[in-house]
Amino acid sequence: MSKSLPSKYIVQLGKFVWTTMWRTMMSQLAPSNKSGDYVRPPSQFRNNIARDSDYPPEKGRYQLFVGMGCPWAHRTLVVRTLKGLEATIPVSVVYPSSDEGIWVFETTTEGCKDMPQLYQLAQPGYQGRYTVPVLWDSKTKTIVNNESADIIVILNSQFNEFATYQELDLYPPELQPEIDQWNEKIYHTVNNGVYKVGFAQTQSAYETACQELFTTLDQIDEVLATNRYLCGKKLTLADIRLFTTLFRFDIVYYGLFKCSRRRIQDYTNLGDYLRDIYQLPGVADTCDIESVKRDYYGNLFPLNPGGIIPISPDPTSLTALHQRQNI
Ligand SMILES: N[C@@H](CCC(=O)N[C@@H](CS)C(=O)NCC(=O)O)C(=O)O
Repeated sequence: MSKSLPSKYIVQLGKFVWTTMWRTMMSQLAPSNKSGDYVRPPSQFRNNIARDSDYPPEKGRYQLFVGMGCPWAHRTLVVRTLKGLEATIPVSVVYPSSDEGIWVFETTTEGCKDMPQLYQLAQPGYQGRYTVPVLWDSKTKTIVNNESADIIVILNSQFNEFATYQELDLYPPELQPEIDQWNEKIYHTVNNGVYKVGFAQTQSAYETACQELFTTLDQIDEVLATNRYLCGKKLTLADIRLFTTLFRFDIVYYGLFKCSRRRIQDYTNLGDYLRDIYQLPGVADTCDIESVKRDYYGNLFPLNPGGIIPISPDPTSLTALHQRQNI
């Protein structure tokens, strides 16, 4: 053995110190249950926007706080764009501060410098995560809702009087049971599923989550052979919720989260399905590959201690032609 290699005691010490630190950091990053599965904490602000309520629909009153890397925030941007609500709901983009692990503002907003301060302004003494997206009421200075699944339902239906595309209903009553069924499956195994894979703290938690993820992706790929979208010819909220995870898949989840059985581009239908939604008017403008790479590879320290941001697959593949309109 070469003398320049560290002695086995140094290697053992290094492994012990690193593994202990990794476990400590992972348990803070990703709260887990006894079997090591990642458990996402529930969102705490769950109000609705509705006429004759504390939060009636108004132009310019409500603001969306989003991080461009975040798949949950991304959902809200896609629905805002597809409904044509750009003039009604202003957006504030926040940026990750890697040392503190919080979202910070580029310029002071509502007298706050970061998301923790905004949450404390909304509810002094708030205890919980300081997540995006946030739907903020600039009139009463509070958070109306911080759950993306709720916010996209609100944007789809509660601002129609101001929307450019009023007739577009992404959650039509006749499809709601089917949409809800897809949402339930896709949330657990795909949207949150990729996090369960990436944040797994044991081999068995990793393998189980990975298996569940790809079982659902295989099933969706089959459905998409005969359906343009998950529920048929109509784009729905279920597609948008899936889209923001698929958009990040080959770029970050495949490598950083070890979701590496297969890429989306290797599937028969999922690759074109991703392109189809990406190419809908306005959607590409909500997609920011560089921020996605920076936020995941640059900020999830325990998963990427060296901080190297890899070169990603050719992004022009997203603009390539597809034939999904013929299905
Ligand atoms: N349930 C939330 C989850 C949002 C979420 O986890 N956002 C992440 C960014 S991708 C976040 O802001 N994390 C900051 C933290 O946990 O402190 C939703 O869907 O709106």
